[in-house]
Amino acid sequence: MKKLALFACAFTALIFTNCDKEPVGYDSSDNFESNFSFNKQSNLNGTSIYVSSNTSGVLGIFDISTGMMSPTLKSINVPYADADGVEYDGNRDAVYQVNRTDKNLVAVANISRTSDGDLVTPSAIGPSSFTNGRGSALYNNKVVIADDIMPGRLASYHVNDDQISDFRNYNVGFKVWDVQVTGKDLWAIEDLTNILAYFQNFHNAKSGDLPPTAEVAIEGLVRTHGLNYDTSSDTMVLTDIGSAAGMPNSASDGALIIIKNFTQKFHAAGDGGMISLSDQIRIAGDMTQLGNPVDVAISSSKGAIFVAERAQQKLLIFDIPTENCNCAPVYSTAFAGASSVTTDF
Ligand SMILES: [Ca+2]
Ligand SMILES: [Ca+2]
Repeated sequence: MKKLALFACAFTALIFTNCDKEPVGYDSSDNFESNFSFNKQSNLNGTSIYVSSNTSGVLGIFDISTGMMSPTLKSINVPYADADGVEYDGNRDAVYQVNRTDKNLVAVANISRTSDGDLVTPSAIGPSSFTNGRGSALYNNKVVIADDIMPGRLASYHVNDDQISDFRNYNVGFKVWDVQVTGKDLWAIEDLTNILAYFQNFHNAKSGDLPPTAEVAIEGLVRTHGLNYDTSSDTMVLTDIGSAAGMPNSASDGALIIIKNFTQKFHAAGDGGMISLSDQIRIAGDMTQLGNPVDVAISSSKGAIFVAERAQQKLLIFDIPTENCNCAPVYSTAFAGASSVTTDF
């Protein structure tokens, strides 16, 4: 089969310019809303929250099968101290993690079979093709990571549990911290700003310069870092780290911004527009323990938001609120260097 595919590729190459194209079904429609579907992984029915650390060499796996307020922690030791974006692959029971120490993306296979305290060896190590890797997103057997340099880049890799290779590289022109893929589209936050950028039909974009299709400001947000989108409820959640450093406020000036009916609101705002405070639900204040929430995951089925809180070095879990609140997390626990969070549900 492989030979046949290679031959087909070589033959196609005679007609077209390269074999870079992925069989994802190009959609030529310019309709902004045409691609808002999500390629659901088949095995996302777990009960685990995965948390990266950028200081400890520990990958935390919190199991919530005994309840959102009483998770149990499995600490997995990884051979690199500084990690960021983490992704769970339900089709392979593998985790992909941005290894900032060695500047590569790694895979850890059979993650559910690990035990507390295990030292794991990556089952695949990608090429060193980024400088300052931060957030990540898994899509279509690829992982794209934000390379937070100036001007910013995205680096995308073919992934499975025993091989990671270069796919494509993009210049987005702004400092980028985190990314989210929905359907064929990609969302990215512009670090240092309150701007959310949208890239329509990212799946089919060739390597090279990749200007956003639309950039929308989020009113009231100071400096965003993490984002996550819940398809089933059409809800986007963004983090606001406020000031990144300094006393006395940085460790307490964080917030979460929840935008329901996100698709309609984003496209109503349009390129250069703004989503107003009245179209947001904000979690902020002294009860929240939010200082520098650097990454976030939302699950409408669990009714919960999971936060990697870097300034206070914690994993936080919140109920999804229905109105603005200075609300306490339903769960809070120390997690040194908390830098990224994802779930397997
Ligand atoms: Ca993220
Ligand atoms: Ca802060």
